[in-house]
Amino acid sequence: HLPKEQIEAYSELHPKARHLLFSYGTAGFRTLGVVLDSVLFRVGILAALRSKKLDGKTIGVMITASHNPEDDNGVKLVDPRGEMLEVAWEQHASTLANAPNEEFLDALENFIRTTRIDLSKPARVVYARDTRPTGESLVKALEDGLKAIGAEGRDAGITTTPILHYLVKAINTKGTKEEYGEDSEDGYFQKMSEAFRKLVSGRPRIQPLIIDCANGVGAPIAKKLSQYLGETLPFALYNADTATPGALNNNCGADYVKTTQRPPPSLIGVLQQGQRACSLDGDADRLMYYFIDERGYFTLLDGDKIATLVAAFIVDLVKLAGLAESIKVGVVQTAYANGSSTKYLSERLPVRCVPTGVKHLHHAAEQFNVGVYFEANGHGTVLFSPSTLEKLETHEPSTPAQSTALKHLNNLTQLINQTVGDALSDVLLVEVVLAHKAYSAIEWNSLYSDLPNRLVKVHVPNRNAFKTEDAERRLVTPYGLQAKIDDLCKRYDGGRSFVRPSGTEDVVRVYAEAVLRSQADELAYRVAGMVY
Ligand code: 16G
Ligand code: ZN
Repeated sequence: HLPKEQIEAYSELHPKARHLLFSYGTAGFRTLGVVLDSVLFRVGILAALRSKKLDGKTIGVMITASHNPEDDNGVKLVDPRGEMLEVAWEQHASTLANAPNEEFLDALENFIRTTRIDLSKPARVVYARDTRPTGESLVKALEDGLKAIGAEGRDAGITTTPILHYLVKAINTKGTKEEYGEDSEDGYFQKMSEAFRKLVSGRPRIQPLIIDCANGVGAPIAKKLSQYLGETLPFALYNADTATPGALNNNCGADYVKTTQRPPPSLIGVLQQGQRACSLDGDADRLMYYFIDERGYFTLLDGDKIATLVAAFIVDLVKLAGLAESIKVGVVQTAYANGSSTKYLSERLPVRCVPTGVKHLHHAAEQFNVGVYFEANGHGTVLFSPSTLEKLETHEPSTPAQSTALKHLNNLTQLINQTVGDALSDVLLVEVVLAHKAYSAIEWNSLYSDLPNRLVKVHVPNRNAFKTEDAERRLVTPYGLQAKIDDLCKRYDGGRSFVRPSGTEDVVRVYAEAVLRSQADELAYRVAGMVY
């Protein structure tokens, strides 16, 4: 059954260092790229087993550390429908990654037995990496894992995280009635650009969009997408240098822009007043828009602003199509959503708050007919339930106006990458809405005004002492702390603050917002002081 000798021989080429402890968290395994070799080898085997467990369906493996510094790297598994790995397997992944070398085979056999994996099933894995220098050797380690267990591997090369998710879904739905698209990068570009052309046809010419590519994989992929879009949406690409060591995510990218609330220095002098621009992150699954306002202030249009714009547009289309009774649109946010966005949205449609992390948002969004989800940090997408897709395809419109709205909705289902947040697909989505509404960045921004906010990280002796409830909006422990935070918040106009342990760093994060900038800052620092 299990090719033990073969696995042992390969495993010796990828020994685990004794002192290292790995953990499959919200972002998969993520740490310094140079220490991940054994992890990638073992992930290759794990992905193959996941495929066998799911009857030979193709599993995805993405090698990236997203917005982290260039020296970091990481790896995530993608389930057959293009979704995040099932939660129960996160623990299995950690256990296998941490088994000492001499116990690895035993751990593997034990896992196969308890998880009841039928080894006679085929195993298929598709994998990709971003532009990080450590990626190349990590791919080799992964491939050794696949060879060791005899799995069929498909190398998708250097591409974005959302394209890998797309490929997984496209491969697994091929030839079925839910066929998602052609299973190639070309198929992805075709599908999206065609839908985009249809959605903006007959509208005024769109002004070029400045895109900060974070010096990452978004650069070559945006370049390719641009060829498919031609004149319908011209891109001006910046920070598109994937060759200079150390440039990735350095002073650029969506995370830089969101956390510093500043434009990338390389765009200063480029950005004209009122001109819209955006930043991708290192693997192109997050998106931030921004512009310089009439007073010269930098203004962010973050995930909340995108969610608002998109949700309102879809609600309108559903109404226009005469489907308001049967298609319910909802929005999913996290505690980080700006209070003003939640207020604006809640007055118009159902809004749910869930804990941080894409899997929570995605899952909650699936409960709606159309679920719009975005994290404030710019990760998000829109999900159309299977029954909604069918309704949209088969509904008979009774007026020309209904027919047009219905056509737009059907094109949106093709434009949007429904597997995961996709910065480039989201760019097209935003541009479609702006074109339909004839909004500039300024008009988009004026839908509501963000409350000033501040995010601080606090290094604490033990972040596990911080337990939360109510979608991370309240602390359960340390005892008594939440009451103090509540008291403090009451003293600030529009004051809101919460504390949660980070899932990706050894810190506790403190968020605060208030009506005045100075008050938001003060509240954040005072809560941070209580946490420490
Ligand atoms: C991970 C999550 C992201 C979340 C972030 C929060 C996924 C794929 N990514 O990057 O959604 O915003 O963690 O990090 O789930 P934190 O726990 O350190 O604040
Ligand atoms: Zn990312």
